[in-house]
Amino acid sequence: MNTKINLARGRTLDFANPVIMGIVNVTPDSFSDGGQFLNTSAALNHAMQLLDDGATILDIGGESTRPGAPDVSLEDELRRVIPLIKAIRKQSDCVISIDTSKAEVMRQAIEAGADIVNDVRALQEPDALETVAQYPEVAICLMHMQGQPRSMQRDPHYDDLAGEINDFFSQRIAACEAVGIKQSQLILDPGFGFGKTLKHNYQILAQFSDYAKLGLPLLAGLSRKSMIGNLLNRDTKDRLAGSLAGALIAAQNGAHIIRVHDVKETADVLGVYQACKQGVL
Ligand code: 8Y7
Repeated sequence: MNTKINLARGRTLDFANPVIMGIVNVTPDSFSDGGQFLNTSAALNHAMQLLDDGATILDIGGESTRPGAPDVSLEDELRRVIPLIKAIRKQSDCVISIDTSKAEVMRQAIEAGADIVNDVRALQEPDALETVAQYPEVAICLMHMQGQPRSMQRDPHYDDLAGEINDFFSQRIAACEAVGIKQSQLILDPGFGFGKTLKHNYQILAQFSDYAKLGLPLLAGLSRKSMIGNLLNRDTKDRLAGSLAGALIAAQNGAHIIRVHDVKETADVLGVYQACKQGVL
């Protein structure tokens, strides 16, 4: 596996230890932050706090992919995320990720300073592949989803869960290579909750190393998701302990990037995990 991804301005993303991606939602309908961070200065404060708490990457999202969430126009999405990316970049050299599926949002976000394109639709929307291919120092997270956000949780079915997800990854890697995107820039993510039953989600978590076969870094995003809430019968605000358990298991099973809301607490968990792994205690 390549343990590093090269980014713009000589920066790198190093996966020798798992790193934290802190979630910065800039949506009025986000299911867990519920419109708390809509103006740029509040979102900027939140972003800086996450860096302080131990995030290596900030994931900026202006489109909710929650099942049944309304579509967001290009104009609204740009208005939410571009000023924030510019403001973060003014203050910090941190790694910025843009959570979007729209090619024009990707382009403007990268021009404003984004380092990673995190696309739950794995660059399948029009012009996305071609747009990102123009920026060889941008990293890309290709996430697996069965179906579309509106309907994906209706009746997910797999004959071979890991096999089908890995086949999807292979197809998307090939599509990237066909437009000149190098494998060395790619991150893979099996997509917890995106067209998966509770059982599928826990199968993926338990067998996370199944997704290491393609030799690329892996991202795990399960923070506050229904796989925690439905299992434990907890509201979104009450899913911290379950999310931390999931983060630890993902790290132990080979995840390189852990995408979370609760950065400080996750950093503590990973700190203990790393000390144990390195045998320094
Ligand atoms: C994921 C994600 C969301 C995930 C990656 C939520 C944007 C729903 N989930 N991106 N985005 N992986 N790569 O609960 O699991 O945060 S949105």
